[in-house]
Amino acid sequence: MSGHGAPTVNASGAETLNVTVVAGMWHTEIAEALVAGALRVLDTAGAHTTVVRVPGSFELPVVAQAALQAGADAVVALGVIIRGGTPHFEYISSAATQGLTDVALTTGKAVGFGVLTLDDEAQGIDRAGLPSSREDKGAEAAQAALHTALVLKGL
Ligand code: DLZ
Repeated sequence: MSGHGAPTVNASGAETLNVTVVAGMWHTEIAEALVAGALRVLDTAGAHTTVVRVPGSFELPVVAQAALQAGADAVVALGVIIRGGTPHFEYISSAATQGLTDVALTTGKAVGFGVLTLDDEAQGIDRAGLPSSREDKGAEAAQAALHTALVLKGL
């Protein structure tokens, strides 16, 4: 999947939103860069932001759901999953993706999806919003969460 074609999203009105960033702790350098990218967007937009960390991407859905049930308008879910030599990659990627989809549909609230599924660490560095990166997936997930939350509020 290419990063080309990403939209320009609208975050005007985001000062009214409570947003929880839920971040996995595996592959720390990339994970923390994703958090920094998301916070740059959320802070610039003026959203009220809380950051919570979970051990791994498998734990993202349950904590995202709890944050939304506790009153957050949106969650930005961030994780880094790197392919190893076992089928674990597929199981965790699929559980995180399906789980976060279920959370969005069950709660009817915005979930920005910033879970990187990677062949190796270099791919993550390239997408993490670092000085050498071509893409900033934490920022993109935060923009998507803000835009979607504002759309949902306006319906
Ligand atoms: C166990 C595991 C492995 C092997 N790899 C990753 C990974 O690359 N990225 C990630 O976010 N989490 C990984 N985990 C941890 C699981 O997500 C989960 O935290 C544990 O299985 C405990 O429930």
